[in-house]
Amino acid sequence: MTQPQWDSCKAEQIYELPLMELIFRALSIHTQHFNVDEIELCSLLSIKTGACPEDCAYCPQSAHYQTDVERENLLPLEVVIAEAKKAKASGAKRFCMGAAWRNPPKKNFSTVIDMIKAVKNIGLETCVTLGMLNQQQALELRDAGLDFYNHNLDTSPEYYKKIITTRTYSDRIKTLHQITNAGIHVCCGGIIGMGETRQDRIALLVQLANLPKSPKSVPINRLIPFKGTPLETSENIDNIEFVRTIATTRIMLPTSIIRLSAGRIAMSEEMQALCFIAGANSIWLGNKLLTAKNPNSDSDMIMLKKMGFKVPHHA
Ligand code: SAM
Ligand code: DTB
Ligand code: SF4
Repeated sequence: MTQPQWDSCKAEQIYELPLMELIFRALSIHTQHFNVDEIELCSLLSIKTGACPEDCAYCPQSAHYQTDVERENLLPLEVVIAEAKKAKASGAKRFCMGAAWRNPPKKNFSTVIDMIKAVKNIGLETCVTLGMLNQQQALELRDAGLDFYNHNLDTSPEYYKKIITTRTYSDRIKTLHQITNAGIHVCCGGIIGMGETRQDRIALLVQLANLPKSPKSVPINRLIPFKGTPLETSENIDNIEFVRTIATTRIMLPTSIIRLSAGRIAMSEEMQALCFIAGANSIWLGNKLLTAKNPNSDSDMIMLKKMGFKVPHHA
């Protein structure tokens, strides 16, 4: 294993630079590795919603909290295929299927495998997020042609204990290793605005940057405070603080795609522009995330064109 490249001291020095210096550095790094007119458009579908046994304090799908989310069994394959076709038509490159599971149950695994194969057939990259995996499951997903697995560290190792008690940080790291060992690309990020300190945000970035292999894709979610969850009354994270987190992510993970993930619905176009300038180069397309609202694709396309991003012609 290679030596960790980042420590919190070095990361903090970057994070706390004068904002313009921070953004200048992030943008310079961005232009070394990416075209600034390119943005990765991904689409998301909840294939199994609610009644999750985990107690993630932010999540409306946890069975531990009384929220407005209605539970749904695993979607039928035809429904998933129809949604994937719509996503492709709207300009998405990747289709991510999320399930509210602690880990994928045996009885549903073959259907998920069929979903991956079908979505790939449509000509989309595939991603799933199904909770914890063992090595055998990771290999089966790889054999089905899975491109990405999303599994987030969510926050710092210290703050994690205040957010989730039903599985540990090291459980998550273990799943990330199984995914990497199987040769599947890792999509791994976190949530900002759960009441964590700046030190926690920095510690999350240090964890992500020091993984044995950098995640190819890093979703940065801004907490959506759901009614009924313990984080319902969380105070909104300051916009500039959020932009600092994005810019530092770009500097610490120079070649990763950074997805401005949950929470765009509450951001102005100007705020989103700042996030792109700071290094974000991907979004979720489509008016729903898993259960939460997202801006609609038409207005996103108008915004992206206005900012000079290349978007698919038919979109
Ligand atoms: N159940 C699987 C798991 O947790 O591994 C997959 C689905 S889970 C909903 C995927 C990710 O969505 C979480 O790790 C978290 O980062 C993000 N997420 C969930 N609820 C959120 C919220 N209220 N605000 C922002 N991000 C959220
Ligand atoms: C990720 O980091 N964010 C997406 C995706 N991975 C699966 C999920 C966001 C969920 C937001 C809350 C909801 O829609 O329920
Ligand atoms: Fe379950 Fe995932 Fe929600 Fe946690 S984040 S409660 S594991 S669906």
